[in-house]
Amino acid sequence: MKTFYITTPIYYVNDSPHLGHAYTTILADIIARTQRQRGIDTFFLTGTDEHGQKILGAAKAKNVSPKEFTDSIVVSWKELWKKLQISNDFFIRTTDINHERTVQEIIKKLYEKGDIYKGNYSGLYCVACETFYLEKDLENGVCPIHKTKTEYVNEESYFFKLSKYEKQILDYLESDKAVLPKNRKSELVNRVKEGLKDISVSRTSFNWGVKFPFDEKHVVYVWFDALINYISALWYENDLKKITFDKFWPANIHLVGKEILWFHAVIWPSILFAIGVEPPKTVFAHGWWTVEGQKMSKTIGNVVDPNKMIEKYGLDAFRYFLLKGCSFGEDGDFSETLLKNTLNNELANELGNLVNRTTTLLSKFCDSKVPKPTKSELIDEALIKESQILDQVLIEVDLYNLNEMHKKIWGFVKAVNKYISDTEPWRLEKTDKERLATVLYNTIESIRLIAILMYPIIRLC
Ligand code: ME8
Repeated sequence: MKTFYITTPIYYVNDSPHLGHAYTTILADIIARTQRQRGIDTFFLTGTDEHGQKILGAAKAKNVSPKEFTDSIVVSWKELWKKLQISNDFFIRTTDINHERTVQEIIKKLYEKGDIYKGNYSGLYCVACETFYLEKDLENGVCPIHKTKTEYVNEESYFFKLSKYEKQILDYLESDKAVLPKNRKSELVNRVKEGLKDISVSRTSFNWGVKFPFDEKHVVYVWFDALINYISALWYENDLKKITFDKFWPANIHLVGKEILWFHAVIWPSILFAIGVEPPKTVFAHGWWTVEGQKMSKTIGNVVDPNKMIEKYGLDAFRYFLLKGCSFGEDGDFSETLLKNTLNNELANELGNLVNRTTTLLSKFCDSKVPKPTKSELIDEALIKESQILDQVLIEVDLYNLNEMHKKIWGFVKAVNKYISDTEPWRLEKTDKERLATVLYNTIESIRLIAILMYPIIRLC
């Protein structure tokens, strides 16, 4: 594997980023940094989804044009990614001219091929998730995700022939790593087997979107527009000239939240099949964070602002907790108490103390220089054996087992702490200087390895 392409969803900029957005982006960053660290040419993409009714509504509420609105909000997103030390190679906005052009090109191609045709859409629509719903998919008459009322839409619309790609999608979903975690696959497969219906891909009741290339009364449906970002980012002809589509496509992983898996693992690959492009290798759907047992919501007032968390507890603690505090792929529950305890118990007591104890001993007994080791004893050999986790850590990352990755690193941190407690280097100064040198050498070498392994997660400067 010579290249690696990872993406996050492009987020709606109707509001500021919160814990959930930070989670996906930090976890993608950890994967991207690990791949780069091992020498793989990596492209990490994130960005913002700026069209559609939801953004238009938010702009109207502020009495500004949607473009002015997104231009002002996108700043807080970019600033947060900087503060969180997100190492994205490009930040795409769906209002970028090159992106819009790519969307139009694809629409045209599909129309010419007969995969897009004109019709009329009437049905239900949830503005919060910008999704069309069937009556049977609602829960107690409201959107199952946002618990809000849907609106009835009846308008002329262009349709994409999703139904044509049913067989190809089923084959794709059955392939080994297409959808991860594996337990998310069967629900998708069953839904596809119920039959894929063609989907509406244009709207006429508002005009905040990419203009249909041959029918300007229509704007492209926001999801159709948004999904194309994953390839339009590579097709850019401006300052990203060196980044070619051929080099990075197909994406190794689209990391997304579980609520948008359908769009990424069914609709997006169908669009790609229709334009003759390979589908992504993996769509990984992670779970949702709740906050102290409740869904994050403005009404409840429990939306977690990542800026506040890093001001209060530091970037290391926040990034580390997001990795460690939730099983990757499943739901997790956030609380400041848990974050604080993790910071104190693991980062401060276990790792911090280890580094602190070792550097104090080193400065006291070795003039702050790394001593030369001499003869190894059994206990040293055992530690060296434990240190051979590096390869296993990378295997876990390749399988997107990020919690196993963490467990392996942390198992080693604990092993080094035990090594110090068992060898008691502070007693050796008077009795056995050679042994002291060996023990301190092994400890500092272990810390070096831990620092390398932890680099994608914390202490990035
Ligand atoms: O859906 N827990 O954008 P969006 C974990 N624009 N992750 C969460 C979360 C939570 N509570 N809340 C949000 C969109 N996320 C579309 C995507 S992609 C072509 C278009 C994260 O702003 C998670 O990654 O609603 C989720 O999928 C994403 O934010 C939704 O962001």
